Amino acid sequence: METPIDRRSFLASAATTAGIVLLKTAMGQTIQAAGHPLSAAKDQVLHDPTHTPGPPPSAIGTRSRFETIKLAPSDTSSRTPLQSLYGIITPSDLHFQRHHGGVPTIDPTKYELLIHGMVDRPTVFTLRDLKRYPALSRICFLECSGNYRGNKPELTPQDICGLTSQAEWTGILLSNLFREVGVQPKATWFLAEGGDAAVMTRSIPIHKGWDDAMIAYGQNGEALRPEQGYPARLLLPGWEGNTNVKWIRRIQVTDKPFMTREETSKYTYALKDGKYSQFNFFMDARSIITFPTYPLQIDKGWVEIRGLAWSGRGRIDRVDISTDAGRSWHPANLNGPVLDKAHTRFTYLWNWDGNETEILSRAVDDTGYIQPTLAEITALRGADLGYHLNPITAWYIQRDGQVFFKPPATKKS
Ligand SMILES: Nc1nc2c(c(=O)[nH]1)N[C@H]1C(S)=C(S)[C@@H](COP(=O)(O)O)O[C@H]1N2
Ligand SMILES: [Mo]
Repeated sequence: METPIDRRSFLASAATTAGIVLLKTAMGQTIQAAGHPLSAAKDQVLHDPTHTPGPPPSAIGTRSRFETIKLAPSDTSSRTPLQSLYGIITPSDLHFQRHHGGVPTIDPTKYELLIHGMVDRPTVFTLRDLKRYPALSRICFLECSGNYRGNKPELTPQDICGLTSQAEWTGILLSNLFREVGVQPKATWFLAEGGDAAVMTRSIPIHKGWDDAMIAYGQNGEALRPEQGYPARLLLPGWEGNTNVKWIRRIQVTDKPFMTREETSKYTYALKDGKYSQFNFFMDARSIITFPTYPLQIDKGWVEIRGLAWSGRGRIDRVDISTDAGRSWHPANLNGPVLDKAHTRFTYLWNWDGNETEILSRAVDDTGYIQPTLAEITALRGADLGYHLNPITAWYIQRDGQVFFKPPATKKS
């Protein structure tokens, strides 16, 4: 965002300290105007761009050197910096990553997808074959069902729920291939298998394959990133990340689930009374305030609360905001487009009076589902929390404007 600086306040407050020009902004804050012609910061040799031509056009664009936005990688995943993004599309190099066996390198000219099992014509499709079917693009989110962290106040949106991102995916409907191979009427499930070191396998109800499942080969206008499944992945809009098998190489059509590792020992969660919930496909509605959040400090007065809301069951119908620790709720603006199974941006204008408080957001989707608190989730499931945690997130604002995550009373590390 540009900071408007009027000439008078600029001249009145300009002061040179170690070659850095200090300016008063429209908001009355003092900023360092490094890079301004009057600045001679030693560590930045910046020429007046109006006097010296810059580099010529290049073969590939770059991010500004002043933008230090990054994924937060661990051994198993990388998290999207939700608090640093604008709009609803996640830049491809900032899409979250979750790999069970690392990122394979697959030669697109050797890539093959086999579809067999309860089909009339078992077939191998090359990438070239796949690209002959009618292409479509859709924007939808992807979210790992392990996407929750909430153990301490010093957490950013990236830490709490950075295992969700959104892209414009391009590819073909899986139903095209189902018709091509002649999926038999008695088929009720299919197995999707990845060509990575994990050979990830998941059983998927056949109806999703006939509905909106895609074989995606494009991401935000170009080929998939290797990290997202190059050259092709299964895309199941709204369903838990794990079922969106990357580097897909085989689909076996069947009449029962395979009970693979990722649907028995993993991706199941405890309920009360020693029972477990299996095949939890839908990602339920969720929202997160992305501004203002830890580690920011805000000023008294107008604050535009901003965030994202999404649901794996449909469109976001409403996002409610509370600025009084959950006592009262008011609808936020939904900044369109409001798409099916997609991150939706919300904003809410708030005049902070300088008293300590908590701000919260609560998503409601078009099925009427209301995002729960962690206490409500535990009341339903018991305390042995596992996957699919989508609790309301609260941010605590101190009197000095410092913002912290507010860990729920119910703990999940
Ligand atoms: N073949 C394969 N597919 C996979 C995985 C994997 O490790 N191997 N990880 C799954 C998990 S757990 C998630 S959350 C998503 C992550 O997709 P992304 O890395 O493109 O964000 O891919 C899923 N598909
Ligand atoms: Mo995942």
